[in-house]
Amino acid sequence: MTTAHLEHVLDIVDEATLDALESLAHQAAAAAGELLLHERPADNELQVATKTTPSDVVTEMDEAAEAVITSLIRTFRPDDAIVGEEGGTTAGLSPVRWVIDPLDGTVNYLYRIPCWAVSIAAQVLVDGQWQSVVGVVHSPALRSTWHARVGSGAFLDDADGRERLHVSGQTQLSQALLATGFGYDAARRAEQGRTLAHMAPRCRDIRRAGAAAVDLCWVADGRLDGYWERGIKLWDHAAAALIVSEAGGIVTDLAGGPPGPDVVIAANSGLWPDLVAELKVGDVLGSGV
Ligand code: LIP
Repeated sequence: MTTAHLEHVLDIVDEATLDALESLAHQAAAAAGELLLHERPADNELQVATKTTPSDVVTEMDEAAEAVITSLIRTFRPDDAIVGEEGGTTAGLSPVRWVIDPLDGTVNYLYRIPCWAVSIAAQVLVDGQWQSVVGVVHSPALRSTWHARVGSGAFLDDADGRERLHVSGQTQLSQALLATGFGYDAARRAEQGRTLAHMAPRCRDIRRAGAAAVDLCWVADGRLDGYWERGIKLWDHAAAALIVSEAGGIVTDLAGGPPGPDVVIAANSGLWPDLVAELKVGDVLGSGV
């Protein structure tokens, strides 16, 4: 981010407000994480419903976690807008909106696979575009919290303490460890499988962890060299995309614009051109990134 752009952001939301947003994001993510980790009912009692397809699940814990987060936001910042995966959008009167995925990686959570996270972003409207200024991705089962504040870098808090994050320096696609994910719709997954078949022989290897926010944070901390996924939602990437950019990476769509519902691509700037070029070929072959 340029200094001029950061100054423009700070004209809208000053450092003291950023302090408050950062503190609330961490507090809300920690509270939701505690609930998800320690108050989950037994498998035979866990209430599970479906959304867009029979495999697109939402549990009572997704909804309970979002309730904890929104309650804290409404207590401390009642005028802010809220966009939540489970609760929809609530308009606000302030220049701040919160984008919440209370449980990213719901299927992993359901199957007791630890790769899931609470994702919370605070955004402000800059030149007509909502921009994340604070992002927290908290994964209690992975004992990791990735976080960033605009202009102040990205960090990982874990058992080893706090580490400043930098994306990997891998610029060769053939040596790049990539990650992706698949949608809940079978026809979409067939298309994504064709793109995967195109990409697999052209990179080092591919991981599919099942939580976009964690995939993106692994790009930020260098565990992955790149990531792409089609069809993820704003709440999946709003926090983690800031963490990637504050770690020196870029997060875009296929044309190099802001990430969106078509596709989200994350990498260091040296790898990004070849990754995008190959995805474009793969997309044509696979008819769906
Ligand atoms: C998930 C994403 C993941 C994607 C899954 C699902 P959810 O979000 O984080 O990257 O591959 O299909 O969309 O549904 O667990 O919040």
